[in-house]
Amino acid sequence: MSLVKAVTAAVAMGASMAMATPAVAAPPHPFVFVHDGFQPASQAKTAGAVTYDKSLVPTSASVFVAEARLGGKGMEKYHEGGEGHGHHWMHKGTFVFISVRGLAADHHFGVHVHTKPCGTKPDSSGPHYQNTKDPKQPSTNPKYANPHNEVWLDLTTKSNGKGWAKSWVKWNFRSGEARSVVIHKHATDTTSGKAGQAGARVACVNVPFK
Ligand SMILES: [Cu+2]
Repeated sequence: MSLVKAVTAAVAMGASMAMATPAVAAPPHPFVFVHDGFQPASQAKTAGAVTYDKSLVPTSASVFVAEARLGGKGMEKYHEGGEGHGHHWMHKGTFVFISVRGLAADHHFGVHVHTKPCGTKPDSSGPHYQNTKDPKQPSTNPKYANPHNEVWLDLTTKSNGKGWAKSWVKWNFRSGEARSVVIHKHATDTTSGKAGQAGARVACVNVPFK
């Protein structure tokens, strides 16, 4: 419970910090926020987010992604004065949150953090980010392709096209190696030989994870 409260506080604090500081604030800054609309894939060079399938992710849709690094520099403020056992949330970890609006209704999307920025082609965003890299690529081994070694943010939209998901992992991204969030057509598979697969890439969001 204290972890959830700490994360909520961290995200709330980050939101106020984002308003008070320029987007290019120098590290260590434990928060990253992206809020974008989806543009046609042909605009990928300048777009924050692109769609490859307008029937599932129309250009009127929008996305919000937040990353909060816990246990790193900049979090000292939370090491005192908290309730309960503070050591729970002093461990190193990363919290990622996504919310979407305007997507196809009542649809389950597979969503993951990928290694490369979005491009004009769906495959531009590269493979999934893995904390421990599978020596065999593409990785479909559940030992590596799982929501503890990767960041999975599968979500199901409501009838109004809104949805959200969150992920908590016990590690931090390697700098510069996690660059996007990809939205896939189907739910993420967990079976051996297909683990991590979620069908076609229907949209992509550039996120400069730290
Ligand atoms: Cu993916």
